[in-house]
Amino acid sequence: MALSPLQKARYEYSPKLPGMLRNGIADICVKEGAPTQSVADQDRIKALFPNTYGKKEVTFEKGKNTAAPKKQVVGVILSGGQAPGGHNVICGLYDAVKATDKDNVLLGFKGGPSGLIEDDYIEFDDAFIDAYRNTGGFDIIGSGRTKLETEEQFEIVTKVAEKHGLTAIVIIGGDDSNTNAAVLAEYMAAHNTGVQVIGCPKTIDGDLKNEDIEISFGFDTATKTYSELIGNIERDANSAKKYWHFVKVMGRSASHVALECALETQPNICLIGEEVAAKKMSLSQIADQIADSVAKRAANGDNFGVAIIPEGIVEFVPEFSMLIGEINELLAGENTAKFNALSTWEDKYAFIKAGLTDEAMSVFEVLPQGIQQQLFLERDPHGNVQVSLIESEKLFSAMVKEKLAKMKEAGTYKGKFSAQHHFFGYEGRCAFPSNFDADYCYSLGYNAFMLIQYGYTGYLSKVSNLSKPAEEWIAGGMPISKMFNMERRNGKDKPVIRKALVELDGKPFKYFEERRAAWAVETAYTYPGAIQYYGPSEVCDITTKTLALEKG
Ligand code: FBP
Repeated sequence: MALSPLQKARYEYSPKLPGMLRNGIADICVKEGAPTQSVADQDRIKALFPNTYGKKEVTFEKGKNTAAPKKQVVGVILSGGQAPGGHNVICGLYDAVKATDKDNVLLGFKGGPSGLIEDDYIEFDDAFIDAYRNTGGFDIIGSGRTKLETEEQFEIVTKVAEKHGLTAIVIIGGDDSNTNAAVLAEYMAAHNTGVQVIGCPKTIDGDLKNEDIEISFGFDTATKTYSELIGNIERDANSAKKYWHFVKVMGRSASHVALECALETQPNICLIGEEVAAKKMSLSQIADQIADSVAKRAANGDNFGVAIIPEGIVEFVPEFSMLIGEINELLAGENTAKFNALSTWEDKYAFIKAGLTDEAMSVFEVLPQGIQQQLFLERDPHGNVQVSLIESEKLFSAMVKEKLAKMKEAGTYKGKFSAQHHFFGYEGRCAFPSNFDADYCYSLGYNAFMLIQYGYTGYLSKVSNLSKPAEEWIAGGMPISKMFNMERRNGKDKPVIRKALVELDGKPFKYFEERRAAWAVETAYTYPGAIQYYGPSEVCDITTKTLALEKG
């Protein structure tokens, strides 16, 4: 494989561990804190997790390692969407596994959770691991979205574990994967398999965080990558002075990515889904807000701008959710075939009009035709509209264009409006991890092995105090069940990790809220530039503005 100069250089990078993990495995001792309780629904969750509920929080410290010696055979999987730093979690885990005893084994199960079920694996060695140090991507073993959640699957995993003599499984994933990690840990404990299960918090979406987990890995690098691109677009907009750029950024549901990019780049507009839901905003009100900025800037002679649109926005618009619900009903069963048999859009439109309530139809009618058609084309295997595929950046720019045309007629707008559209998502998920993600991920992996060595199961590898230099980071673990509450999923009550949405009374949103009226009119852009891997620490090692604001 041909190597770029940066890839070669990154192989040599030594990720920084928290101070307490730096003296070597023999000098890491454990300190147990207080027993934990789940964040809600304690009695129900305790009953569901009799073997793993209520365990103590754990911190590692410098001191004599008292773990009972034992040969370790650890399996690891990557689960869900790619996030920069995943390779380093595996590298940190491998280094700790081998530093303890070179006869210990680390197996990587390929293609996500399905690799564990299909027993598709490789055994890591030094040469293999060295080719992935400090690199982006999940290609070391691949990832997948199969959910590991049924008894049948757990039985198969138990057999696979027995075959290899696995002592532990590390699951690197988001809220769903770590929820399932806790359920698997409980199963393994209840069946006396001796297999421990440890999770690591991953997702670029940033929605796996709580009082214990300060940030999920990958969020730092992905938002830095998008912010670089948005900053470049801002500078282009400010140079050419002729386009409004509508930039959709990833984040399946929560708007953390959009908010962080806005804090980094100070665009004219950034929509926040959680605010839209809280204020019950309509599509038309959102378009009004953007059109108002366009008109005010045009009055100053600035016929250009940048608007950030979070990927998950439309699901937060109450009237849009109602419309989607009705479309899903309308096309249930045989109706899909009937609808598909209609040959012209006019016939299809008449079918839709006859099937939707007046309320839903009034929302449908304000959508540009391209989006109307998209709602009926892009369906998932259950026949439901795939909301994530809706081109919301085009939806809002088309709606703004219509509003501006009306404002022109009314004499309240005299500018020119020409839009460009972008979607930044996959571009950020496999970037070379920033120094922060390289260090954090390596620490998460190394630390996961310390939890294994000290016999813990059903824990999430936890590294905190992350707004400080790595030397001051704190390594430990938290029972996953502490993060659980009961939620209704597919018609059933399930214990799950609560998804972290943007908090409207949190410091990052407040900071944005105080400044956005000025940013909407002025050209207050900031240009973060590319991620820097080498140079002064204040340029290369800083993490997100979100974390800095949250930690004060
Ligand atoms: P995870 O939650 O699995 O980390 O994935 C997040 C994400 O990148 C979202 O931002 C995006 O909506 C989705 O994955 C895209 O998924 P896919 O890779 O399957 O297209």
